[in-house]
Order: sequence, then structure tokens, then C-alpha cells
Amino acid sequence: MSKPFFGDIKPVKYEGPKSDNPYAFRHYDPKKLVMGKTMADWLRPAVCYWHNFAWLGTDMFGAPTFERPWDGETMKGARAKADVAFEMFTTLGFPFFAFHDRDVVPEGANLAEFGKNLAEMTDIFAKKMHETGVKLLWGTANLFSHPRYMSGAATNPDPDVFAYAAAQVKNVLDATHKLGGANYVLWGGREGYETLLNTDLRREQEQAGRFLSMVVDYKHKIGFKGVLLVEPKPQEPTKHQYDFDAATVFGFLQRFGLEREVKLNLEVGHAVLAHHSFEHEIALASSLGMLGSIDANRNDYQSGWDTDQFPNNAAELVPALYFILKQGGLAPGGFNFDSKVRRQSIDPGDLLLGHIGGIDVCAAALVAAAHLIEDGKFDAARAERYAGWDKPSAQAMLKKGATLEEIAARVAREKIDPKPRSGRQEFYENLLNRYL
Ligand code: XLS
Ligand code: NI
Ligand code: NI
Repeated sequence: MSKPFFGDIKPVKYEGPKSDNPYAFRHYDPKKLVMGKTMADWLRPAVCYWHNFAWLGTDMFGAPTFERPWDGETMKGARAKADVAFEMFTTLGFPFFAFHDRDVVPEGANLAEFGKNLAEMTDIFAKKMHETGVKLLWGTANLFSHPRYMSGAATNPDPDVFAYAAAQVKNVLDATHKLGGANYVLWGGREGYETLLNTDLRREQEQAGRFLSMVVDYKHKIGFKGVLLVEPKPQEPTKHQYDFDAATVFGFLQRFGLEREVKLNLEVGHAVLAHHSFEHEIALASSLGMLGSIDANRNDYQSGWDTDQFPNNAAELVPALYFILKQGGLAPGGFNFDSKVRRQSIDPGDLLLGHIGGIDVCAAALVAAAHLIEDGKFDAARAERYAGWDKPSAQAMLKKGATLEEIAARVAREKIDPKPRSGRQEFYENLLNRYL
């Protein structure tokens, strides 16, 4: 192996909030217990392959800015890349990583070669995972970069593209299974449209439903125990993406009878693009039993793009962490840092600093949310708000067989006349801020 990419930077350790060392955790203390579980077990942080090792700092106006001692076009480059990737996972001490097939190996001349490359890298990963103890949070197929996917993968008007995508997913699901992946993700970046004038919505959605059903079948056939996750996003790169947000995906899954087979991987920046808050997506998915995993990042609120920046505001994440704690955590999901350093951040150390800051912010939000729950005032106020529903007469209205006529008769008989009560939003907001 060549000399370390990260030079003499030592494995990152928890040093506490007073530490002045930029390469130390100030809040993320992996072994620290929070509400009965370690921080590492609550957060299950992952490094993503694509932003750190596949992206070279290009933007739509500019050339690569990063110097990386590997390439994406040869297997030699892929092996060098994997060495640095595992150097980074272990330097950070993050327990997980995530990848697209195309991030880790070149496509080669055809699908067979792509499959062979991936199988070879799967063996390399298996060995490195065994040596380091790093695990796979999820694998996924890149069904959006190659020009063949420009009009969609499963939703493509050309059935040959559908077939190609199916074969590609089969390969990556096999690899993920072999590596003991905890989940498998489907993000439909090109499953949408640019214009309705050339698009048959009914056909395309039927194709997507069939495709996902076959992925579910195959998962069971090979005995993959991980969770299948769909990652919603409303747009970008397409003008409109079918997997718009958590609610839309849930409706889609129900339509194809898949809502007990597939969960959601929710990304902070995607929630913002859908004009939701992140906690909206989290709370809604959790209420439906659909919250599987998280892509942690943030968007620039002015730019209107999916800027995939590292989380940097603990206060903003507390409500999301509250709902995550309330559902008992995310496992087998986790916090995948689908975040990238800025194009001017060209030093290897910048990659570490992004992750250190990101996980510290999540850890601080976790602790604040745990205090909020342990103190009990917040949950007591929420329970009190709905206390009227504990009465038998209230419960009876929700039972099957209850009728509007009976309820109307009871309103008249008991002279029911509801008095407005404060929603106390400011009380909740002020209470939340006490735990920061
Ligand atoms: C893009 C998505 C993508 C998925 C994995 O916006 O976030 O990176 O997480 O395909
Ligand atoms: Ni993502
Ligand atoms: Ni994204």
C-alpha cells in the first residue's frame, strides 16, 4: 500500500467540548450511553463513497479541483480508491459505509464486465471489512449517470433500459447480500419527467411498481435479510421525480402492495426541496411505521439546490432526533453522511473535518432530544393535549360501527359545546430551547 492519504492525522477520538483539536470529536462519544444505548448504536454513522471518493470537485461550470491518487476508470484505480476509503473509515472510526456500484468500480465494456468488476471489488471489500470491522449500511445501483438512463431506468420508454436496470440491480443486490449489508437503497433520480408532453404517467408508474415488486421478490429469493429502502426526492435531476416525498412514496407502495416490504431513506436536503421540514418527513414516516434510515446533510437555503453540505446546526436537528428516539432508533438503518465538502476544500483533511462536524452536530442533537424526553415535560404536555380522547365516549366514536347519527344524537343529548383551547406553540418552542 502507498503512503497514507491522510498523512499523519491520527485516528479521530472523542476529546470533549473543550478540546481545541480540529481532528477530535467534541460531542460524539461513540461509547457514551444515551437513554440506554450508546451514541454509536443510536446514530450508526456511515461514510458514503460517492461524495468522498467518486466526485472530484467538478461543477457545471468547472473542472475537477481535487487531486486524488486514484481514478474511476480502471480496476487498479478502484483498488487504490478502496485503500483510501478504508483508511478514511478507520481514521474516523465510523462503523459503516455506503456505495453505488459505479462509485466503486468502472463499468467496463458491457454489463458482464461491470458485473465481474463488482464481484471482484466485493471480495476486496469483504476482506477489508473483516480486517477493520467496518460494515456496510447499504448498497445501491447507479441508475442515473450513464446516458442510457437519461429518460429513466424502470420508467424508461425503452424496455431494453428497464431490462438493463433490472440486471444491474440484481448484481448490486447480490453484492450487498454477500457483504452482509444492513439495507439496500433505491433512489430514482431519473424516474420522473422533464415534460408531460412526451410522458405517459400511467405506464411509467406501472413499470416502476413492477420493477420494485421484482426487487422485493429477488430479495426474498436470495434470503437477503436487510431492509429495502426507497429514497424520496421531489426533483433534480428531473423536473419532477415520482418519489416526491415520504407521503407520495407511501401511497405508491400501497398501490402496489409493497408498504410492508419497503421503508424510507429520508434525506434532509430532499425534504427541504419538497418544501417540507426534515422533521416533517421524519415524523410522518415514523407515524406510518415507514422510517428506515437517514441521509444526513443540509441544503443551502438560498440556492434552491440539493447542495449536500454537512449538517452544521444542532438546534435544527433536535425535533427529528426526538421522533427518532421516540420510535426506538433507526437500526438497521443509520445516519449516512450523504454530504460533500465544498469544491474549494481540496485538502484530504477537509474530508475528515466535514464528517467530524457532521457527526458532532447529530450527537449534540441526540443528547438534547434525550434530555427533552427524559425530563418528561414535553411528552406530558403532548399527552395532555389529547387527554380528552381517553374517555370511553370519545373512544367509542373511533370504533367500527360508530355512526354520524349516534354522535349527532349524543351532541344534542349532552349539549356538547367545545371550548377552544390554546395549542401553546410558544410553550413547546420555549421548552425545546431549554435543552439545547
Ligand atoms: C441524490 C441522492 C443519492 C442517493 C443514492 O440526491 O441523495 O445520492 O442517496 O443514490
Ligand atoms: Ni441521498
Ligand atoms: Ni441527495
